[in-house]
Amino acid sequence: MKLNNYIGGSWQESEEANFTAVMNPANGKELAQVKLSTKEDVNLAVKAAKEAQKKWALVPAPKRADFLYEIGYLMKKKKEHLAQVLTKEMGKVIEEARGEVQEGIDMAFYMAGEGRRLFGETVPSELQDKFAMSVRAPIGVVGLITPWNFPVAIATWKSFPAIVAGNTFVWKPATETPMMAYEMALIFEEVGLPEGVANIVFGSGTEVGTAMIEHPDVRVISFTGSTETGRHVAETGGRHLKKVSLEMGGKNAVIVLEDADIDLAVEGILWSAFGTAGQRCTACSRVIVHKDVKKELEEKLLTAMEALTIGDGLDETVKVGPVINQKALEKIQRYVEIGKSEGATLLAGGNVLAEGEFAKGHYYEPTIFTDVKWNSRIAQEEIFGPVVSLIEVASMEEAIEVNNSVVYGLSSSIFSRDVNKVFQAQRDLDTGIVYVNAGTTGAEIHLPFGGTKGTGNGHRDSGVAALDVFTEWKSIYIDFSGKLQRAQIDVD
Ligand code: UN1
Repeated sequence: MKLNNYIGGSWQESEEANFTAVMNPANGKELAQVKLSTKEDVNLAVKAAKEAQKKWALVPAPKRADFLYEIGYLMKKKKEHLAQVLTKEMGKVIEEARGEVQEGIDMAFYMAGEGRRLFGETVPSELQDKFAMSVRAPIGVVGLITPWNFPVAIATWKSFPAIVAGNTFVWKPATETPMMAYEMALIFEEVGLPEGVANIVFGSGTEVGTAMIEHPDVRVISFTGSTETGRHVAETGGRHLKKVSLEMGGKNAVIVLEDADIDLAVEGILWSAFGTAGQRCTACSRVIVHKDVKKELEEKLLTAMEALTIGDGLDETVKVGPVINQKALEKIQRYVEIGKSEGATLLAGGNVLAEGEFAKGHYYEPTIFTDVKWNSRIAQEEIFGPVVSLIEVASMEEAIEVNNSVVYGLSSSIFSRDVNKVFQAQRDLDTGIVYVNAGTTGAEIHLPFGGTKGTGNGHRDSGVAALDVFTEWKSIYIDFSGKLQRAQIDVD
């Protein structure tokens, strides 16, 4: 199977182009070949998107939303198929893949509802016989750059608000997960989304991503990925005065206080640390535990970990799938070595799994370090794998300080039964998302998704907040007095 670009409502033919293999991380089998596009392909896509946008912006928003309803229904119908493709291509276990597709369906219906809202403001004018209001105006062609760890959900967080607001888009999915983008293109085609509203260009960040950011007709770039790449996107976008929305790394912590329900905390930690093999921006990679319950927590975590079955995510009984590729595996192993050399105690795991059924895939054992110093590298840097560091503290205040000590600020969680402490913590935790008595993952699409400090640059995905990325505010004054009225001057 050869995946070609989807531009202006048709599939490009490009036999002589460069293609690269898409592999199943669970068994190393080739799933497809994907095109490595060039700047010329991006130019074609932007041209198609620009032409389509003029008409699309004039389609009433509730009608634009009708397409999103259709997309949502079709995704629902194809849910199992999409989940199967997702697991094969990305590796997450099938239950989680179904959850991710559901997140996309939710986003479709939620944003479709926005087609009948897109609220602006009407305010009184300071002058007589004058009307004042603000409306959300579409921006034009927007560029979407999405990661491999949530190949459908994150794409819907960006593309659905973009189109309901009257923009058209050019989407570069991650080279590791182009099949989900291909599946979405089929859905766009089947519901009859007008040509050029959705365009997909496969290829590398260096070639395709850069061409999108530098293209004068792409007015917004919405990016999710690594902090290193995000910095480059912001720098390049900044030079071109683009609106750039960035969603980057995390070093999320679960705080366990002395009065917590420890069994519940154990469940929350395992789910958010080892689900998706730790490859979520929101994954728990630190546990900040009160000294009085540290021993109990360690023991219970160790026991509970025994039930974590590792393997191919298509097997319904498997809880932890593979990591995305060999490079990821090597990075995780490097960090485990760093942890050991920093003097942390390896409580469980710490190995690549390469024997027998694991030989052809990329598997890493769920790993826990304890007695980790808050400022050591494994407690500060994003690993993006199934590795978690336990850090001991003596009070909630210290826990919050440790939580806030990292450069990132995406998600945090606190387990406690003390309502006063919970309210104090939700105020003082410097992250874009805070959970109480739940792990660090599980954001719902109708609230803003994003983080503080090194995680982002002040924008948010999903929720109504996403509309701020994909619209310009336009303030409109209508004077029906029939005479010149000067604001701030003719007011007495
Ligand atoms: C991500 O990790 O990049 O909150 C997205 C969650 C999911 C989305 C994660 N709903 O974990």
